[in-house]
Amino acid sequence: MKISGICLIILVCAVALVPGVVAQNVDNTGNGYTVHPAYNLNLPSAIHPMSSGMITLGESDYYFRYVSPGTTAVVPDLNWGDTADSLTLSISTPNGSLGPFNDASDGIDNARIYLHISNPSGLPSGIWEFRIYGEQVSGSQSYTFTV
Ligand SMILES: [Ca+2]
Repeated sequence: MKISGICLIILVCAVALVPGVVAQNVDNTGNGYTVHPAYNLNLPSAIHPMSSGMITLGESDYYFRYVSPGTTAVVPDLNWGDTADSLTLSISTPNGSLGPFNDASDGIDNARIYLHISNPSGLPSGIWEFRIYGEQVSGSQSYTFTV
């Protein structure tokens, strides 16, 4: 009884601490954007079509998304699953650029860049460009990307 009570306290503390860690901002450009890790979100994957690709050292892959007026958040998710390789994500919006972001930008070293970019008064509408870059890749690295 005593041990399970201690376990419960530890568990409650752990749960209470996690959001504080992942909610930290990783970038703020001064253009009204807020960028923070997206691990605390649970989005249905069905509304975010997934692309998969293959990248080599020094190569760039580009993805584009039309952001319609009134959109308040986009959630790019780049996942390559191998921490020995390093990919970066740079974003060009209609009024500026964000990044480059790397694995650590979302607070967790896990071969994934998972970000929540938001502006409650609306993100700039138009074509957003997402550039995936093979910063450190041995051979080739497969990945998936959704936004
Ligand atoms: Ca990461």
